[in-house]
Amino acid sequence: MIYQRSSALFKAAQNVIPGGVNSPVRAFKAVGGDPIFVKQAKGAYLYDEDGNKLIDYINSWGPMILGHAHESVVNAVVEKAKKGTSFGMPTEIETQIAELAVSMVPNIDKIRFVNSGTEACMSAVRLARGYTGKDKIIKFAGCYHGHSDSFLIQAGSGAVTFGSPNSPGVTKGTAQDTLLAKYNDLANVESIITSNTNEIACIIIEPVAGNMGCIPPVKGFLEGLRALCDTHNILLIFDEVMTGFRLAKGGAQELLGVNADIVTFGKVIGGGLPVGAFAAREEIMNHLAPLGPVYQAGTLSGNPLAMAAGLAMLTELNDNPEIFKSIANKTEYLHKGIADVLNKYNVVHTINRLGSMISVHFAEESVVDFDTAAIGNNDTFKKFFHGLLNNGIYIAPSAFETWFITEALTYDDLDTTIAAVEKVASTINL
Ligand code: HOZ
Repeated sequence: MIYQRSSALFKAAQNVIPGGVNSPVRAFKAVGGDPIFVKQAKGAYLYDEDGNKLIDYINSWGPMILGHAHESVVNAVVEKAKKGTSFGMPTEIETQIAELAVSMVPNIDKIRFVNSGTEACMSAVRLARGYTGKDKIIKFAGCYHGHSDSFLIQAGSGAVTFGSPNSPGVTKGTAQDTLLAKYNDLANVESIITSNTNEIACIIIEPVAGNMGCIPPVKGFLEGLRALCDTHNILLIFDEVMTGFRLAKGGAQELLGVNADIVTFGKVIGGGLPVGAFAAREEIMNHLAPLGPVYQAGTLSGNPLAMAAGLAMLTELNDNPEIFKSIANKTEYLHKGIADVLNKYNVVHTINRLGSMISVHFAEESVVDFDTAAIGNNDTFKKFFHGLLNNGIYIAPSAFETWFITEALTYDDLDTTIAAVEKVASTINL
């Protein structure tokens, strides 16, 4: 495939935007080469600036559950835009989407809308600290909860891709309030709690990790965290930015049968527009201003265009719950197809999958936490990535990211993808 125009656009972008991108992973540094500039997208496909059509497995890093430019979402945004794009005043649609979200997620009474997953997680932690009167938090190595200071301690996703899981600029004071635990290791969490008695406000976790590839929780892990939190008066925060409204109507909480105290959302809840949200039972949410002392605010929070897109998306998912099973089935089909091909060509690999989230790791061992995710062979991943790209398949340009399956993907698209994997495995020495 030819990427002359994308490369020219990237060159121009680098003069005025650091690294030419507004979010680091997009720069392709982990896989080499220049990033592809997208011109438009529809359904399961991206159309780039060089005229190539690509089957998309990133889907804006998750939210495009129905595929790109879904009619109901686009129409809702267009109609809303005609009536004004931002007021900084309450609008009825905020209550409508809040009512729908609360009805879909079993254990939340109230929800506050913000502009991104980063804001949602940052605010959720502040709320947990304000509610419990304690300062420290536990996060897991390789989990990514956005780029707010407290979370850039052994963060996953772009932070680890660029070798800065602990970012300069985060003060020692902030860092010492973030305690780092090992994903899927309950004994490790317990020992951290024991060494910090009565100091921990919350445990924040991606209930299915999606920022060190896809890593599902092992049996009993989330249940164990729930029990530890109950025993030690710690709030459990599920970061459902990727899993919320994707794994089930009620997200990972519903699918895995474990309830958190505070849940954060992003991307999906805005139908792909810049929206985040955090939610909890009433007693916790009432600690937020203007009812309570925990402050959080924003002019663009509850923005009408974002709310319209989110409401359209959630309505589709609420009215058509068979979508969750359908995308999980497609993911299982893809998993089997790719595994068969990689086994046929003796390519060492591990595939992780839960629901409609999947990732391919070029490692022999089970990938259950950050350490095992980091063992994967990145040279093989680079060849795999570029091989697929040359065959019209776009996966995330980092081994530490997850692939997201959408309802717009057809079984023909999946077969095309599996055939592309076979072409790559048979012609490139992976
Ligand atoms: N690492 C981010 C998702 N896990 C990337 C976001 C982006 O570049 O848009």
